[in-house]
Amino acid sequence: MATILATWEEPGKVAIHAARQTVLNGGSVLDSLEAGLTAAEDDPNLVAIGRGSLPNSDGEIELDASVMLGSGLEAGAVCALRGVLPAIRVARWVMERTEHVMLTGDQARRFAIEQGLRPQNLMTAESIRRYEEWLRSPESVAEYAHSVHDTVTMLGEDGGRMVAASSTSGWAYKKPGRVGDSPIVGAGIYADDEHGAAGATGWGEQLWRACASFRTVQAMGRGLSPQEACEETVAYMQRRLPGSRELPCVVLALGKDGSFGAATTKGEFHLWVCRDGGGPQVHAYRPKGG
Ligand code: SD4
Repeated sequence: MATILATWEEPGKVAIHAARQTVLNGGSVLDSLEAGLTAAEDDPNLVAIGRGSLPNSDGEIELDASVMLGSGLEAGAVCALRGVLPAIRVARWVMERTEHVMLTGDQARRFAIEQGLRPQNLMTAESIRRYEEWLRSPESVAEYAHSVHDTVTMLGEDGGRMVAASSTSGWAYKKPGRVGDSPIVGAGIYADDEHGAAGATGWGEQLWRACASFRTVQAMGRGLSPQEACEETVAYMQRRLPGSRELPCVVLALGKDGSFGAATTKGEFHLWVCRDGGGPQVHAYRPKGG
């Protein structure tokens, strides 16, 4: 039976419940992760994913999303996608309906509309209000912008078949066109049925430079447990990328047998876990020695 993981307490709760419902309805792990991320993207109260998220410095929401299957290393992704939801479905369509791995920006949007999605304004009254507040006083809300973690990265496993997926609007007030780790195969997600799956969330530039998800899956390939593999990746980042200690850089991993783990460079991280369609449980992780 299936094991499903979802990141961060509030957005992860939305995602894990929707994913669980899909499992209970007999959906595949891929369908469950798509349902979970779609629910989180649709929730206007989550400010770093989908509708109602905080925009870039031009006041435009740009979405990043990705999905990967461990069975054949198939992958699909979109980045800097504007004005269509759900980004995770567009990423899945890139994987299933094109010969490519990633589509970007306006061309990703054109593809999404061609495939049947409706263009729409993703800003809410609240996201406009917060953006205007930031314009008036960029310094005062910068710290807040970096403390919000509503990116949802999900891992799933069913009988040793691994799936990884992620969706985010990235950092609030980012430079237009900025892309983080979340849509990058190997950085934000990785899945390989030979070893397991891993994902990342937090400071995308650091996680990308460390190829955090690929690194963690390779560590499981050397025989480390998911928890040991996550700790090894975080220790590597703390050593090689000292900046990664300043903001949370989180990795999570799922083994082929449903075992799981996570580690963070900073702060407390919450991971939702749903096993075999049972009630989701939340687990807390803190930096080692912190
Ligand atoms: C990014 N990794 O775009 C994302 C942000 C994130 O919780 O995960 N926030 O850098």
